[in-house]
Amino acid sequence: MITLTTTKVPAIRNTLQKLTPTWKCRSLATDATFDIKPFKLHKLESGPSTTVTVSKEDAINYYKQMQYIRRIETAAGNLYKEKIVRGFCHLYSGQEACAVGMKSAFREQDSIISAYRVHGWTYLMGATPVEVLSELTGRIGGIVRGKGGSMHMYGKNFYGGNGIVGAQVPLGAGVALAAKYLGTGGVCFALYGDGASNQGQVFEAYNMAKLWNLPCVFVCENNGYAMGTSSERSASNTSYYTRGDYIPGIWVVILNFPFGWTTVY
Ligand SMILES: Cc1ncc(C[n+]2csc(CCOP(=O)(O)OP(=O)(O)O)c2C)c(N)n1
Ligand SMILES: [Mg+2]
Repeated sequence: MITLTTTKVPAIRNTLQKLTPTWKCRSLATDATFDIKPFKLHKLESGPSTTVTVSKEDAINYYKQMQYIRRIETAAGNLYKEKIVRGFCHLYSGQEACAVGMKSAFREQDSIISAYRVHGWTYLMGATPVEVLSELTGRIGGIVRGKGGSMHMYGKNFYGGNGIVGAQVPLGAGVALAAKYLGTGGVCFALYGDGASNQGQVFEAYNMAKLWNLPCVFVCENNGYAMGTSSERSASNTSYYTRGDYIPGIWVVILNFPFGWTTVY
């Protein structure tokens, strides 16, 4: 259910509603309220509200960011097929909403570390699309001077860009430990895929994070596959939000309308 409200200009809206077709009045909406799919919870009594409101300005901004990421990835894919991008090139097409949604909740002191699908994250964390594409093509104007390529891009509070599946998870716990030690008040978001989630080092990181109460949010982006292997064939428990044992978990469905879906835990 979507409810559009026009809070700031009721008098103008009322006048316009009499004079113009509905769609023109709707363009004056300043925010929209949605009912979203309920979350599933692990070791939590209550979750976030399932009724959310987004302002027109924020909604346009989120949409633009998702479109930028999709266009960067489309350009990257084409350059790869033309053999102008050499080496690895992992795209994030279809998962844009995961990054844009998380980034919208970031504060100045928060940080993020991810695996190898980081072109979009590099852009969100401050690089221009030209810097991302220059990096992919090995140019000096790239975000790390053309030396990192697709998997090794970095930025302020952005720890990459890691090619070894799962390795970024304990590193993320380490970034969180540093934040706690230095008293920055920051939280580290450690992102990994459904395939990485079965690794031993991931569970070791969970244990230490809980033991030391580290400010770390472990985020499993479940796109259903690890290369060609479906999550059903690789995981005995595909409810990834429950796998942190004593760590509370939330199951979130990210709709990337009209592109597809991904589940985030
Ligand atoms: C330690 C290690 N083993 C294997 C690989 C090869 N590899 C690259 S991507 C990948 C699949 C990872 O799947 P998932 O974690 O679900 O991430 P997705 O690609 O779906 O985002 C594998 C096995 C690797 N890079 N590192
Ligand atoms: Mg996967």
